[in-house]
Amino acid sequence: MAKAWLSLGANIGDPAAQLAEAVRRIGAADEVTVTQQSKVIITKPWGKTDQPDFANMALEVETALEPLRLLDLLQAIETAMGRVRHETWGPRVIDIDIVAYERQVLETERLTLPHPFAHERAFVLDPLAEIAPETAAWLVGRTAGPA
Ligand code: A4P
Ligand code: MG
Repeated sequence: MAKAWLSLGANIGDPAAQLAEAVRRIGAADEVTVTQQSKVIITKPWGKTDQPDFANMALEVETALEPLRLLDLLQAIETAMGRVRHETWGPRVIDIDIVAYERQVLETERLTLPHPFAHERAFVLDPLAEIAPETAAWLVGRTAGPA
């Protein structure tokens, strides 16, 4: 079993209810166990600022799925929950990103690990630090260049 950390976000519809539903669906998958769950925080939009505030949270999961199979599962849950991809960084019913998978570093067309922006986003790092401080510190530390 591998450990992975997920970032969940929503800012249209009923964000808190959608996060709860996503957690339920992730935990219901055969190959995934949710082992930690952060609080939900309300955050100002990052990147594209003229959109509603977000609800964000982090999960720690244990999974038998390889990273790309985990991504397949999470994208299927996003689609089943009505996620339609319009614009990068735009409003969404649910977004589920893989922040990190163990300490794997990977760059493929579909998946970059750790998530390329995680280390600079408080809305990812703060909930993650609540449940997995060592992983949050690893993300920040690996991008800190020499002084
Ligand atoms: N992809 C590559 N690496 C990963 C990864 N580690 N985890 C690929 C998940 N997906 C990964 O994502 C685009 C593609 O990234 C996927 O098809 C996958 O193959 P997407 O969710 O389809 O589209 P997107 O929304 O354009 O990109 P992304 O990266 O999910 O958006 P962001 O960067 O997460 O930005 N402000 C606040 N406060 N809170 C938020 O949650 N979210 C965004 C969305 C912007 N501002 C926000 C928030
Ligand atoms: Mg995403």
